[in-house]
Amino acid sequence: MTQATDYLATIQATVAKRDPHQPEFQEAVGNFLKTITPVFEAHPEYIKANILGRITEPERAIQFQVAWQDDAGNMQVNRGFRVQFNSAIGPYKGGLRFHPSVNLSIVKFLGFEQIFKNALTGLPIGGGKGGADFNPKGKSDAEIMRFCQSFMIELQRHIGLDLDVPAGDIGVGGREVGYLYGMYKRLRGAERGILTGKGLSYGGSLARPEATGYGLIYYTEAMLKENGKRLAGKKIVVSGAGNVATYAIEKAQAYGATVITASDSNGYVVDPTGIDVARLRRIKEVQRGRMSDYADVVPTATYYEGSVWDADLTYDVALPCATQNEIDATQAKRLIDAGVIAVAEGANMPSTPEAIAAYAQAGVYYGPAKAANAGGVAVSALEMSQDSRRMSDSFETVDGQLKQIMETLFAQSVAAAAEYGVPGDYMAGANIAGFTKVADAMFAQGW
Ligand code: NDP
Ligand code: 2IT
Repeated sequence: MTQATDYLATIQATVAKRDPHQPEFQEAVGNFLKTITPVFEAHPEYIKANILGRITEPERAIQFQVAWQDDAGNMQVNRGFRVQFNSAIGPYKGGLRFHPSVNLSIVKFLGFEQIFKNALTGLPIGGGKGGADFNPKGKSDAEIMRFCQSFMIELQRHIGLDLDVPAGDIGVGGREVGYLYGMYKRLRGAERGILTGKGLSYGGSLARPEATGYGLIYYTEAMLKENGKRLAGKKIVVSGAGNVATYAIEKAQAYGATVITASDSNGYVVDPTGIDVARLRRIKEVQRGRMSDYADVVPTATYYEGSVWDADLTYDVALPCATQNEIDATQAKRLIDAGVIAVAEGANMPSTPEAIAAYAQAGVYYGPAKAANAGGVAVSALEMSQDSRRMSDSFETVDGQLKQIMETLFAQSVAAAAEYGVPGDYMAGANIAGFTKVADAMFAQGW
């Protein structure tokens, strides 16, 4: 064992010992550590500064009670979180997730990933994440509003324009950000840049709703282009039917690909003619319906229960845009057998470590989440900048900056992989490029 591999093993063991009940957090750290050895071989000074010991322990982790009244008049209690992971290069930045599965392990894995993702955007934002184990499904608008208001009554103590700027994630979209911002304003005044993903009429950015999905497609096109291929003419399977999936489907089809699926946690639709985004949006955003409703109104679509990754389909590109660990080793093998040449992750950590290993073995081009889905947070940082300037940039300006950011971060991942002796490994490249930026900033600022 070299000094570097010894050090990395100690870090993983420390995390396992300290957080034995946080499997998702351990998984995210494990994925990262597997690729980072060459940096520590080249920079032994990072070992003495214990950069990894500091980067794997959140600077601050806040847990709080969220009590709210349901429509029947009963008080309900949920658990809220905000993990402020690393502020080496800027204020903590990252979304809020409302989903019954949310716990400290989930929020920490997301916050850890966010550190490197945010660094990759090239913009001055640190890493954080938050949320609650609240299930928005089946709740009335009034219940969502009361929950968001109660959540913000506590969260407002911990955030700030130059401290921590939350946004959306699963279960938190424009409606929720509006209610959260409304309560913040009543408590602290109109600080527009305190949240991103806001509505256009009160400080939001054009192209933020589209940013993660569009960015994923700009990244995927760059990855295919690097290998002499294009999205045009390709058949694509997308999972999810939320914010990321919707705009990934729209942009992929604009590039001349056919997206044949969309899914939710109950099932998926297959439409060989290509998913109709306008109808999908109407069902999901206006009616707040299910994928089964889509098949009821689109004659070319068929609905199936279960995971889209178990479907018997032939296709070229897989874009998981739902949730963590949605593709396991068996499902990875299935998609490889189905002819997939590229996987790019719109969701955070959608592939298990075994699935990632299977992609590598099969020579599938693999775009890891922290690079491929960085477009959302990148445009969030552009929204913060517009709010500070009290200006609103045009859709074309923001979308153009987004495309540039995605192409640049892909190119930087390629360059970092080559520099550190793992050419073509876009996961290692993203980890190394993101990490070296944060590590340099931490080192320069002392300890
Ligand atoms: P949404 O809430 O808009 O949509 C989530 C979608 O994923 C829904 O279709 C949902 O189905 C499905 N889903 C959620 N949980 C599960 C589950 N446990 N099993 C199966 N399907 C599930 O969220 P987003 O589109 O914003 O987020 C999707 C992914 O993208 C997440 O991993 C998020 O962290 C990531 N991401 C989001 C960004 C953003 O800007 N919004 C930025 C970068 C990454 P159902 O309705 O049945 O729950
Ligand atoms: O995972 C993510 O990058 C997000 N949910 C978006 C975070 C943000 O601050 O826009």
